[in-house]
Amino acid sequence: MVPGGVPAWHAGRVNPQLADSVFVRACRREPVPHTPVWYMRQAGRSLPEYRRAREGVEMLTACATPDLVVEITMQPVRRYGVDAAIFFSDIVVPLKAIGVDLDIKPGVGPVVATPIRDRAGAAVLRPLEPGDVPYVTESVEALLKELGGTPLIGFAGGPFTLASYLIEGGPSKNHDRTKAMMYGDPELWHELMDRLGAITLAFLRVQAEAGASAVQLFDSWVGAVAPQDYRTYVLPHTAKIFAGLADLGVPRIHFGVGTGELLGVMGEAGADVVGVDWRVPLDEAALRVGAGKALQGNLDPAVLLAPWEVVEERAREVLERGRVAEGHVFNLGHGVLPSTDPDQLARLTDLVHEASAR
Ligand code: 1CP
Repeated sequence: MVPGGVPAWHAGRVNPQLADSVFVRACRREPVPHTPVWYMRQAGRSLPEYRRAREGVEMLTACATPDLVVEITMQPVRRYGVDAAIFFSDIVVPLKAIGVDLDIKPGVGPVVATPIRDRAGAAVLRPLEPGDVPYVTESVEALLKELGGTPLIGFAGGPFTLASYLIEGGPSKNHDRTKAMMYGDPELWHELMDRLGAITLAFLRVQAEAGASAVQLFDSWVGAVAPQDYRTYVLPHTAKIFAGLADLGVPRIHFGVGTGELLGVMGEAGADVVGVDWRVPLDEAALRVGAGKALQGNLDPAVLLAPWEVVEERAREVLERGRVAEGHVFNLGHGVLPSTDPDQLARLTDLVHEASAR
Protein backbone atom coordinates (compact mmCIF):
# COMPACT_ATOMS: atom_id res chain seq x y z
CA MET A 1 0.00 0.00 0.00
CA VAL A 2 1.05 3.58 -0.55
CA PRO A 3 0.04 6.60 1.55
CA GLY A 4 -3.68 7.25 1.37
CA GLY A 5 -4.53 3.57 1.41
CA VAL A 6 -4.42 3.20 -2.37
CA PRO A 7 -2.82 -0.08 -3.51
CA ALA A 8 0.54 0.54 -5.22
CA TRP A 9 -0.55 -1.20 -8.44
CA HIS A 10 -3.13 1.53 -8.99
CA ALA A 11 -0.49 3.58 -10.77
CA GLY A 12 -0.24 0.83 -13.41
CA ARG A 13 -3.95 0.22 -12.86
CA VAL A 14 -4.03 -3.58 -13.21
CA ASN A 15 -3.36 -5.72 -10.14
CA PRO A 16 -0.57 -8.02 -11.41
CA GLN A 17 -1.83 -10.97 -9.35
CA LEU A 18 -5.28 -10.83 -10.88
CA ALA A 19 -4.06 -9.98 -14.39
CA ASP A 20 -2.77 -13.54 -14.42
CA SER A 21 -6.08 -15.10 -13.35
CA VAL A 22 -7.62 -17.74 -15.62
CA PHE A 23 -10.55 -15.42 -16.38
CA VAL A 24 -8.39 -12.43 -17.41
CA ARG A 25 -6.05 -14.67 -19.41
CA ALA A 26 -9.00 -16.09 -21.39
CA CYS A 27 -10.28 -12.55 -22.06
CA ARG A 28 -6.83 -11.73 -23.43
CA ARG A 29 -6.86 -14.90 -25.58
CA GLU A 30 -3.91 -16.36 -23.69
CA PRO A 31 -3.53 -20.10 -22.90
CA VAL A 32 -5.53 -21.23 -19.83
CA PRO A 33 -5.51 -24.45 -17.74
CA HIS A 34 -9.31 -24.65 -18.01
CA THR A 35 -12.17 -22.57 -19.44
CA PRO A 36 -13.17 -19.92 -16.88
CA VAL A 37 -16.85 -19.61 -15.97
CA TRP A 38 -19.09 -17.03 -14.31
CA TYR A 39 -22.80 -16.30 -14.72
CA MET A 40 -24.62 -13.08 -15.52
CA ARG A 41 -27.00 -12.46 -12.59
CA GLN A 42 -25.16 -15.08 -10.54
CA ALA A 43 -26.04 -13.00 -7.48
CA GLY A 44 -29.74 -12.50 -7.03
CA ARG A 45 -33.08 -14.08 -6.64
CA SER A 46 -32.11 -17.67 -7.43
CA LEU A 47 -30.10 -17.75 -4.18
CA PRO A 48 -31.86 -18.18 -0.80
CA GLU A 49 -29.00 -16.36 0.92
CA TYR A 50 -29.59 -13.38 -1.42
CA ARG A 51 -33.28 -13.28 -0.59
CA ARG A 52 -32.40 -13.31 3.11
CA ALA A 53 -29.78 -10.55 2.76
CA ARG A 54 -32.27 -8.36 0.85
CA GLU A 55 -35.20 -8.80 3.25
CA GLY A 56 -36.63 -5.36 3.99
CA VAL A 57 -33.95 -3.54 1.99
CA GLU A 58 -34.83 -1.78 -1.26
CA MET A 59 -32.72 -2.62 -4.28
CA LEU A 60 -31.12 0.82 -4.73
CA THR A 61 -30.47 1.10 -0.98
CA ALA A 62 -28.72 -2.29 -1.13
CA CYS A 63 -26.55 -1.05 -4.03
CA ALA A 64 -25.42 1.95 -1.94
CA THR A 65 -24.61 -0.10 1.20
CA PRO A 66 -21.03 -1.46 0.97
CA ASP A 67 -21.48 -4.24 3.56
CA LEU A 68 -24.44 -5.62 1.58
CA VAL A 69 -22.71 -5.16 -1.78
CA VAL A 70 -19.73 -7.16 -0.52
CA GLU A 71 -21.90 -9.90 1.00
CA ILE A 72 -24.15 -10.30 -2.06
CA THR A 73 -21.23 -10.18 -4.53
CA MET A 74 -19.44 -12.89 -2.50
CA GLN A 75 -22.42 -15.26 -2.19
CA PRO A 76 -22.13 -16.94 -5.62
CA VAL A 77 -18.32 -16.95 -5.42
CA ARG A 78 -18.49 -18.94 -2.17
CA ARG A 79 -21.25 -21.22 -3.36
CA TYR A 80 -20.05 -22.03 -6.88
CA GLY A 81 -16.30 -21.36 -7.01
CA VAL A 82 -16.78 -19.33 -10.20
CA ASP A 83 -13.73 -17.76 -11.86
CA ALA A 84 -14.98 -14.18 -11.52
CA ALA A 85 -17.27 -12.12 -9.31
CA ILE A 86 -19.74 -9.65 -10.79
CA PHE A 87 -20.12 -6.46 -8.77
CA PHE A 88 -23.55 -6.23 -7.14
CA SER A 89 -25.13 -3.03 -8.44
CA ASP A 90 -27.51 -2.12 -11.25
CA ILE A 91 -27.29 -0.33 -14.58
CA VAL A 92 -29.44 2.53 -13.26
CA VAL A 93 -27.21 3.26 -10.23
CA PRO A 94 -25.14 5.98 -12.00
CA LEU A 95 -28.36 7.66 -13.23
CA LYS A 96 -29.77 7.72 -9.73
CA ALA A 97 -26.42 9.09 -8.50
CA ILE A 98 -26.63 12.15 -10.77
CA GLY A 99 -30.15 12.90 -9.59
CA VAL A 100 -32.51 11.13 -12.04
CA ASP A 101 -35.72 10.38 -10.16
CA LEU A 102 -36.04 6.63 -10.61
CA ASP A 103 -36.64 3.50 -8.59
CA ILE A 104 -36.34 -0.25 -9.05
CA LYS A 105 -39.77 -1.74 -8.47
CA PRO A 106 -39.85 -5.37 -7.29
CA GLY A 107 -41.04 -7.67 -10.06
CA VAL A 108 -40.90 -4.84 -12.62
CA GLY A 109 -37.45 -3.29 -12.88
CA PRO A 110 -36.31 0.32 -13.26
CA VAL A 111 -39.11 2.92 -13.36
CA VAL A 112 -38.37 6.58 -14.21
CA ALA A 113 -40.61 9.30 -12.70
CA THR A 114 -40.24 11.77 -15.58
CA PRO A 115 -39.33 10.05 -18.86
CA ILE A 116 -36.91 11.94 -21.12
CA ARG A 117 -38.63 13.00 -24.32
CA ASP A 118 -37.05 16.38 -25.23
CA ARG A 119 -33.92 18.57 -24.99
CA ALA A 120 -34.75 19.91 -21.54
CA GLY A 121 -35.08 16.31 -20.33
CA ALA A 122 -31.74 15.28 -21.82
CA ALA A 123 -30.02 18.31 -20.24
CA VAL A 124 -30.71 16.81 -16.79
CA LEU A 125 -28.07 14.13 -17.52
CA ARG A 126 -24.99 15.87 -16.14
CA PRO A 127 -21.57 14.19 -16.07
CA LEU A 128 -20.89 11.65 -13.30
CA GLU A 129 -18.04 12.42 -10.88
CA PRO A 130 -16.38 9.71 -8.75
CA GLY A 131 -17.64 11.66 -5.70
CA ASP A 132 -21.23 10.88 -6.78
CA VAL A 133 -20.69 7.17 -6.09
CA PRO A 134 -18.37 6.93 -3.04
CA TYR A 135 -20.11 3.68 -2.03
CA VAL A 136 -19.00 2.07 -5.31
CA THR A 137 -15.33 2.84 -4.71
CA GLU A 138 -15.64 1.73 -1.10
CA SER A 139 -17.41 -1.51 -2.03
CA VAL A 140 -14.89 -2.43 -4.74
CA GLU A 141 -11.97 -1.80 -2.38
CA ALA A 142 -13.59 -3.87 0.38
CA LEU A 143 -14.32 -6.65 -2.11
CA LEU A 144 -10.70 -6.88 -3.24
CA LYS A 145 -9.77 -7.92 0.29
CA GLU A 146 -12.55 -10.54 0.46
CA LEU A 147 -12.03 -11.97 -3.01
CA GLY A 148 -8.40 -13.01 -2.67
CA GLY A 149 -7.42 -14.38 -6.07
CA THR A 150 -10.83 -14.11 -7.73
CA PRO A 151 -11.11 -11.20 -10.18
CA LEU A 152 -13.98 -8.73 -9.95
CA ILE A 153 -15.97 -7.61 -13.00
CA GLY A 154 -17.31 -4.06 -12.92
CA PHE A 155 -20.20 -3.18 -15.22
CA ALA A 156 -22.47 -0.52 -16.63
CA GLY A 157 -25.47 -0.35 -18.92
CA GLY A 158 -24.91 0.38 -22.60
CA PRO A 159 -26.20 3.72 -23.87
CA PHE A 160 -29.05 2.24 -25.96
CA THR A 161 -30.35 0.20 -23.02
CA LEU A 162 -30.14 3.16 -20.61
CA ALA A 163 -31.79 5.42 -23.21
CA SER A 164 -34.63 2.93 -23.52
CA TYR A 165 -35.40 2.97 -19.77
CA LEU A 166 -35.16 6.78 -19.67
CA ILE A 167 -37.28 7.43 -22.76
CA GLU A 168 -39.92 4.73 -22.19
CA GLY A 169 -40.04 5.37 -18.45
CA GLY A 170 -39.57 1.69 -17.59
CA PRO A 171 -39.13 -1.78 -19.11
CA SER A 172 -40.35 -1.98 -22.69
CA LYS A 173 -41.02 -4.78 -25.14
CA ASN A 174 -40.58 -2.99 -28.45
CA HIS A 175 -38.71 0.21 -27.45
CA ASP A 176 -41.17 2.18 -29.63
CA ARG A 177 -40.60 5.65 -28.22
CA THR A 178 -36.87 5.06 -28.09
CA LYS A 179 -36.73 4.23 -31.78
CA ALA A 180 -39.15 7.07 -32.55
CA MET A 181 -36.61 9.53 -31.09
CA MET A 182 -33.70 7.76 -32.81
CA TYR A 183 -35.30 7.97 -36.26
CA GLY A 184 -37.32 11.16 -35.76
CA ASP A 185 -34.86 13.47 -34.01
CA PRO A 186 -31.34 12.14 -34.60
CA GLU A 187 -29.79 15.31 -33.19
CA LEU A 188 -31.53 14.92 -29.85
CA TRP A 189 -30.82 11.17 -29.93
CA HIS A 190 -27.08 11.72 -30.36
CA GLU A 191 -27.05 14.36 -27.63
CA LEU A 192 -28.76 11.94 -25.23
CA MET A 193 -26.41 9.11 -26.23
CA ASP A 194 -23.37 11.39 -25.80
CA ARG A 195 -24.42 12.25 -22.28
CA LEU A 196 -25.20 8.61 -21.41
CA GLY A 197 -21.93 7.43 -22.94
CA ALA A 198 -19.96 9.89 -20.79
CA ILE A 199 -21.80 8.75 -17.63
CA THR A 200 -21.22 5.09 -18.49
CA LEU A 201 -17.53 5.65 -19.21
CA ALA A 202 -17.07 7.52 -15.92
CA PHE A 203 -18.92 4.79 -13.99
CA LEU A 204 -16.78 2.02 -15.52
CA ARG A 205 -13.60 4.00 -14.82
CA VAL A 206 -14.55 4.41 -11.15
CA GLN A 207 -14.87 0.63 -10.81
CA ALA A 208 -11.66 -0.18 -12.69
CA GLU A 209 -9.67 2.48 -10.85
CA ALA A 210 -10.90 1.10 -7.53
CA GLY A 211 -9.58 -2.33 -8.59
CA ALA A 212 -12.05 -4.19 -10.80
CA SER A 213 -10.08 -6.57 -13.07
CA ALA A 214 -12.44 -6.35 -16.06
CA VAL A 215 -15.53 -4.42 -17.11
CA GLN A 216 -18.67 -5.47 -18.94
CA LEU A 217 -20.96 -3.18 -20.91
CA PHE A 218 -24.49 -4.63 -20.77
CA ASP A 219 -26.29 -3.20 -23.81
CA SER A 220 -28.99 -5.77 -23.14
CA TRP A 221 -31.73 -4.42 -25.39
CA VAL A 222 -29.66 -3.20 -28.36
CA GLY A 223 -30.68 -6.32 -30.32
CA ALA A 224 -33.83 -4.33 -31.17
CA VAL A 225 -31.97 -2.31 -33.83
CA ALA A 226 -30.89 -3.35 -37.33
CA PRO A 227 -27.15 -3.50 -38.14
CA GLN A 228 -27.17 -0.37 -40.32
CA ASP A 229 -28.95 1.58 -37.58
CA TYR A 230 -26.54 0.23 -34.96
CA ARG A 231 -23.72 1.63 -37.08
CA THR A 232 -25.32 5.08 -37.32
CA TYR A 233 -27.01 5.53 -33.97
CA VAL A 234 -25.13 3.35 -31.45
CA LEU A 235 -21.64 2.37 -32.61
CA PRO A 236 -20.08 5.88 -32.34
CA HIS A 237 -21.12 5.98 -28.68
CA THR A 238 -20.07 2.46 -27.66
CA ALA A 239 -16.78 2.90 -29.54
CA LYS A 240 -16.08 6.06 -27.52
CA ILE A 241 -16.72 4.19 -24.26
CA PHE A 242 -14.33 1.35 -25.12
CA ALA A 243 -11.66 3.77 -26.40
CA GLY A 244 -11.98 5.75 -23.17
CA LEU A 245 -11.14 2.63 -21.16
CA ALA A 246 -8.10 1.56 -23.19
CA ASP A 247 -5.48 3.17 -20.92
CA LEU A 248 -6.73 1.20 -17.90
CA GLY A 249 -5.53 -2.10 -19.34
CA VAL A 250 -8.53 -4.13 -18.10
CA PRO A 251 -10.39 -6.48 -20.49
CA ARG A 252 -13.57 -4.92 -21.86
CA ILE A 253 -16.59 -7.20 -22.45
CA HIS A 254 -19.51 -6.16 -24.66
CA PHE A 255 -22.84 -7.97 -24.30
CA GLY A 256 -26.35 -7.71 -25.70
CA VAL A 257 -29.37 -9.99 -26.16
CA GLY A 258 -30.74 -10.88 -29.60
CA THR A 259 -27.60 -9.49 -31.23
CA GLY A 260 -26.97 -12.32 -33.72
CA GLU A 261 -27.24 -9.92 -36.66
CA LEU A 262 -25.12 -7.30 -34.85
CA LEU A 263 -22.13 -9.45 -33.86
CA GLY A 264 -20.03 -8.19 -36.77
CA VAL A 265 -20.61 -4.51 -36.14
CA MET A 266 -20.34 -5.01 -32.35
CA GLY A 267 -16.94 -6.57 -33.05
CA GLU A 268 -15.89 -3.16 -34.43
CA ALA A 269 -16.76 -1.26 -31.24
CA GLY A 270 -13.44 -1.96 -29.54
CA ALA A 271 -14.16 -4.53 -26.81
CA ASP A 272 -11.75 -7.39 -26.10
CA VAL A 273 -14.53 -9.92 -25.50
CA VAL A 274 -17.94 -10.15 -27.19
CA GLY A 275 -20.76 -11.75 -25.21
CA VAL A 276 -23.08 -13.96 -27.26
CA ASP A 277 -26.66 -14.88 -26.35
CA TRP A 278 -27.94 -18.45 -26.78
CA ARG A 279 -29.30 -17.99 -30.31
CA VAL A 280 -26.01 -18.21 -32.21
CA PRO A 281 -23.62 -21.16 -31.70
CA LEU A 282 -20.18 -19.96 -30.61
CA ASP A 283 -18.35 -21.33 -33.66
CA GLU A 284 -20.69 -19.36 -35.91
CA ALA A 285 -20.40 -16.31 -33.59
CA ALA A 286 -16.60 -16.45 -33.92
CA LEU A 287 -16.96 -16.08 -37.69
CA ARG A 288 -19.41 -13.19 -37.32
CA VAL A 289 -17.38 -11.29 -34.70
CA GLY A 290 -14.10 -11.69 -36.59
CA ALA A 291 -10.49 -12.20 -35.53
CA GLY A 292 -8.83 -10.74 -32.46
CA LYS A 293 -11.68 -11.20 -29.97
CA ALA A 294 -12.50 -13.64 -27.20
CA LEU A 295 -16.11 -14.81 -26.86
CA GLN A 296 -18.28 -15.17 -23.77
CA GLY A 297 -21.34 -17.39 -23.50
CA ASN A 298 -23.71 -18.97 -24.27
CA LEU A 299 -25.80 -21.74 -22.67
CA ASP A 300 -29.53 -20.93 -22.81
CA PRO A 301 -30.42 -20.03 -19.18
CA ALA A 302 -33.65 -22.03 -19.55
CA VAL A 303 -31.63 -25.24 -20.11
CA LEU A 304 -30.84 -25.12 -16.38
CA LEU A 305 -34.52 -25.81 -15.69
CA ALA A 306 -34.21 -29.20 -17.47
CA PRO A 307 -32.82 -32.41 -15.88
CA TRP A 308 -29.04 -32.50 -15.28
CA GLU A 309 -28.37 -34.87 -18.20
CA VAL A 310 -29.70 -32.21 -20.60
CA VAL A 311 -27.63 -29.48 -18.95
CA GLU A 312 -24.51 -31.61 -19.22
CA GLU A 313 -25.03 -32.42 -22.89
CA ARG A 314 -25.74 -28.79 -23.83
CA ALA A 315 -22.84 -27.44 -21.73
CA ARG A 316 -20.41 -29.85 -23.39
CA GLU A 317 -21.61 -28.65 -26.77
CA VAL A 318 -21.01 -25.00 -25.78
CA LEU A 319 -17.48 -25.91 -24.67
CA GLU A 320 -16.84 -27.81 -27.88
CA ARG A 321 -18.03 -24.98 -30.12
CA GLY A 322 -16.20 -22.45 -27.92
CA ARG A 323 -12.88 -24.11 -28.81
CA VAL A 324 -13.14 -22.42 -32.20
CA ALA A 325 -12.92 -18.98 -30.53
CA GLU A 326 -9.51 -17.42 -29.81
CA GLY A 327 -10.50 -17.23 -26.14
CA HIS A 328 -13.63 -18.51 -24.39
CA VAL A 329 -15.27 -17.47 -21.13
CA PHE A 330 -18.16 -19.82 -20.33
CA ASN A 331 -21.39 -18.07 -19.34
CA LEU A 332 -25.10 -18.28 -19.97
CA GLY A 333 -26.64 -16.56 -22.98
CA HIS A 334 -28.35 -14.11 -20.58
CA GLY A 335 -28.90 -13.87 -16.81
CA VAL A 336 -29.67 -16.71 -14.40
CA LEU A 337 -33.46 -17.13 -14.21
CA PRO A 338 -34.84 -16.60 -10.69
CA SER A 339 -36.37 -20.12 -10.63
CA THR A 340 -33.00 -21.81 -11.28
CA ASP A 341 -31.93 -24.45 -8.75
CA PRO A 342 -28.54 -23.27 -7.40
CA ASP A 343 -27.37 -26.91 -7.29
CA GLN A 344 -27.59 -27.05 -11.09
CA LEU A 345 -25.21 -24.06 -11.31
CA ALA A 346 -22.84 -25.66 -8.81
CA ARG A 347 -22.71 -28.84 -10.91
CA LEU A 348 -22.36 -26.85 -14.11
CA THR A 349 -19.38 -24.89 -12.71
CA ASP A 350 -17.62 -28.14 -11.79
CA LEU A 351 -18.44 -29.66 -15.17
CA VAL A 352 -17.01 -26.69 -17.08
CA HIS A 353 -13.81 -26.85 -15.04
CA GLU A 354 -13.40 -30.62 -15.39
CA ALA A 355 -14.46 -31.04 -19.01
CA SER A 356 -12.22 -28.20 -20.23
CA ALA A 357 -9.12 -29.09 -18.18
CA ARG A 358 -6.04 -29.03 -20.40
O1 1CP B 1 -35.36 -7.08 -5.90
C1 1CP B 1 -34.46 -7.56 -6.62
O2 1CP B 1 -33.82 -8.56 -6.28
C2 1CP B 1 -34.21 -6.80 -7.87
C3 1CP B 1 -33.74 -7.64 -9.00
C4 1CP B 1 -32.45 -7.03 -9.54
C5 1CP B 1 -31.14 -7.48 -9.29
C6 1CP B 1 -30.69 -8.63 -8.43
C7 1CP B 1 -32.38 -5.91 -10.38
C8 1CP B 1 -33.52 -5.09 -10.85
N1 1CP B 1 -31.06 -5.66 -10.64
C9 1CP B 1 -30.26 -6.60 -10.00
C10 1CP B 1 -28.78 -6.65 -9.98
C11 1CP B 1 -28.08 -6.54 -11.26
N2 1CP B 1 -28.54 -5.90 -12.36
C12 1CP B 1 -26.77 -7.03 -11.53
C13 1CP B 1 -25.80 -7.66 -10.53
C14 1CP B 1 -26.12 -9.07 -10.18
C15 1CP B 1 -25.43 -10.14 -10.95
O3 1CP B 1 -25.25 -10.07 -12.18
O4 1CP B 1 -25.03 -11.15 -10.31
C16 1CP B 1 -26.50 -6.74 -12.88
C17 1CP B 1 -25.26 -7.09 -13.66
C18 1CP B 1 -27.61 -6.02 -13.38
C19 1CP B 1 -27.67 -5.43 -14.71
C20 1CP B 1 -28.97 -5.05 -15.29
N3 1CP B 1 -30.03 -4.41 -14.73
C21 1CP B 1 -29.26 -5.23 -16.66
C22 1CP B 1 -28.30 -5.81 -17.65
C23 1CP B 1 -28.25 -7.29 -17.52
C24 1CP B 1 -29.45 -8.01 -18.06
O5 1CP B 1 -30.07 -8.74 -17.28
O6 1CP B 1 -29.74 -7.84 -19.26
C25 1CP B 1 -30.54 -4.73 -16.91
C26 1CP B 1 -31.30 -4.69 -18.21
C27 1CP B 1 -31.02 -4.20 -15.67
C28 1CP B 1 -32.31 -3.53 -15.43
C29 1CP B 1 -33.05 -4.25 -14.38
N4 1CP B 1 -32.78 -4.10 -13.05
C30 1CP B 1 -33.59 -4.94 -12.32
C31 1CP B 1 -34.41 -5.65 -13.24
C32 1CP B 1 -35.44 -6.66 -12.87
C33 1CP B 1 -34.05 -5.23 -14.52
C34 1CP B 1 -34.62 -5.72 -15.84
C35 1CP B 1 -35.95 -5.14 -16.10
C36 1CP B 1 -36.42 -5.34 -17.54
O7 1CP B 1 -36.74 -6.50 -17.89
O8 1CP B 1 -36.41 -4.36 -18.30
